[in-house]
Amino acid sequence: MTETAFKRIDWSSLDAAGKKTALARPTQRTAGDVTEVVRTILNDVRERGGAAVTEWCLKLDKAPPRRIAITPGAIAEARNALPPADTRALRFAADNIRVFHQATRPEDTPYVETTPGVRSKLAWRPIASAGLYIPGGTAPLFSSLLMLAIPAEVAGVRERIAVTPPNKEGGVHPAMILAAAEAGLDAIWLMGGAQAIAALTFGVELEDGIIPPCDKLFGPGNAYVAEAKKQASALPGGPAVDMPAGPSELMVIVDRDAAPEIAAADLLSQAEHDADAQVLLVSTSRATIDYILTEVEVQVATLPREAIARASLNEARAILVRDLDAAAEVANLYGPEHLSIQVEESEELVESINAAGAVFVGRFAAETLGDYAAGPSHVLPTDGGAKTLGGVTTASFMTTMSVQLVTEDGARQLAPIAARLARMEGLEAHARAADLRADA
Ligand code: HSO
Ligand code: ZN
Repeated sequence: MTETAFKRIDWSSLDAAGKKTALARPTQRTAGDVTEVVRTILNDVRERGGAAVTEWCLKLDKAPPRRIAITPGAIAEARNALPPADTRALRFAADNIRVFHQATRPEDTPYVETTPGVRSKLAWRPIASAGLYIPGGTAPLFSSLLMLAIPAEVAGVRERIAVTPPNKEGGVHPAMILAAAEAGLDAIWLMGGAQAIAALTFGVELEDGIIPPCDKLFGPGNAYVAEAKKQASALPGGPAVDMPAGPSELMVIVDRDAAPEIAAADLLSQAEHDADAQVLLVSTSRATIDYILTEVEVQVATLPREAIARASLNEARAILVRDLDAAAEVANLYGPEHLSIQVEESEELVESINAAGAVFVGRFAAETLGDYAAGPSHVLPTDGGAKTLGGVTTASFMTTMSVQLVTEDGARQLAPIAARLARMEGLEAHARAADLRADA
């Protein structure tokens, strides 16, 4: 067997504390004072508005913020820059994402009568404005634009402001333009980092136009973007945020029948994202772990992003478990962003899983398919967030309000109850407002 970077763990030999340590995420390799830098940028943009955004963009990205209008001309130009099959693939993915989010758009509940004449329901409404952060970094993730902007569109969000860092030439990949067109956006803004989050938070006037303050901020990003979202949401009256979305994570559960080349390819598909990406292999069979780790070594050597993948593999883990119940325990304790199940009865095991952003069932359900085109959004909680939070859905761009209808008869019954409870709380004005309905 070849040497691999995976840390091997024998789950059944661990006590509760050992299990926790075995599944701990490594501390992020971030440049020192992220918190302070972000605070400085947010304060500066709050005080000086667009001028500050432009200065920070020039300083950090060497390009001023730019609004790229998604005009028929821009779309044609982008299309010409790409092979027709690329354009068709984007359309295919966008259609699937739209169909999935339309089908899962929440509907108002029926009215529920709790007391005769007292009926209530939950009504869903879109939020008014959403800021969508699309990471640039080492790869232009136009797929993330589809995964955010389409659910927002389906929800009915009126104002969708997409921002993405400029590439090294100060421009944008043509696929980003086409993705924006597929999602029905009229523009994308070229600006990134904490300064882009600040612009979406406070609203600013820039040379190319006005960015309104957004009600909720979405999307993954680097440590600065994540910290900026966190600080922005803590401001009085600040925007809501979707979730903590850090480096990608994939846990693959296999049994002795798994195909090593497939499991290895899946692990590498997430390892190539980021040096901080987390990949974990969980198996009931030591021999299968050995095969897969050998296969990982073979495959990683031929990857264009080998260095990034290898850095990620340095923190990878291979966990031997006694049975599939223990595998489910590992998954639920870790709460992976993505969980791939490649065992004999994969669908059955899903019943035991309750903490994962997305579950990929069986060997044909490659995580890559979900990353691009299956339909559900790939914007998912990392860092154990899946224990309490789902990924982005149409509902993430909406909110509920209860609607309460009361007839005269209903009031006659319910008002005395409410009045009594109000007086028990010492709230006489409440009680009188109820009394007036009881004997109206
Ligand atoms: N796996 C990433 C999403 C992505 N993959 C974008 C490729 N492009 C986080 O869920
Ligand atoms: Zn991915």
